[in-house]
Amino acid sequence: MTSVLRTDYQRSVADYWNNERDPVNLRLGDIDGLYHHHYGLGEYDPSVLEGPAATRDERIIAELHRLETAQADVLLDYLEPVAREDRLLDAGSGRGGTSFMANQRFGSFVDGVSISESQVAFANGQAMERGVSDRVRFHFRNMLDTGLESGSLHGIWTNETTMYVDLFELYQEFARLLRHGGRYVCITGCYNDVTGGRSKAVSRIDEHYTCNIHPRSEYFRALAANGLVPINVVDLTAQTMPYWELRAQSPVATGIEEPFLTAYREGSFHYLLIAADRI
Ligand code: GPP
Ligand code: MG
Repeated sequence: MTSVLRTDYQRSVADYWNNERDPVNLRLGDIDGLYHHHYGLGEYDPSVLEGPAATRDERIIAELHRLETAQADVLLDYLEPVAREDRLLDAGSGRGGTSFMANQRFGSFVDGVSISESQVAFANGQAMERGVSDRVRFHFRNMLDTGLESGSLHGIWTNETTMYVDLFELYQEFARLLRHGGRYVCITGCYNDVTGGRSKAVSRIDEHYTCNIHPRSEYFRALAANGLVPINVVDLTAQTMPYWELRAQSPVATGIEEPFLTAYREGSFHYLLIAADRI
């Protein structure tokens, strides 16, 4: 295996995540120890914006967290069925939120990989605290070159991480790792080939996270080129907009809310789930 960080770009991404301590992620995660690095799905309860001012912030934050956890639950629905002895990979595992939810739900083994050493240390600390470190483990590895055994995995997911990598390289590695019939689930933001190239709002999102959002078409080309056959494609855009509307009015807004809302409203960007099987 070559070194984990191969390029200057990867080093700059690792740097960003090694230093990231934003309340929009930490205050939400502190609620129940599930620290997410993805967005939310579903309607929010409008009453959180009203009621006693003293508890308003806290109630909005709890509601954002509930929607983010609901998002990971939807992702895991598309991995089912998973048995206790199955092995899963969380590719770009962040602080581990989705990995812990998968282990809780299926009892299965989960390996998470991240190019951020501080995220890996944080997530392994959470695994110890939660008493699941025998089954949920995080590694400082590159998802393009995980070093895991060929054909060893029942399932892989990427929860908003594919915008950091070349999809052809990524799916070549996933095709190597998945057993025949293994499942891959992706939730991502992608730009719309129909409206044309990268819109200004999408470029602002790229700039904010140092990422490179792919066009929708690129996912299907890269999956097909690597023996990964889509079984479900779900446009989650309408279901994620309430999250952004609430987040824009929250005390933990980061400034990226307007570009997301603009991109979704103008149709230049989609929030997409793809489930595919390894053949
Ligand atoms: C970060 O989640 C997610 C990304 C960097 C991927 C970009 C996603 C797209 C759909 C384009 P986060 O929870 O760390 O972000 P934030 O700090 O804004 O909540
Ligand atoms: Mg977040």
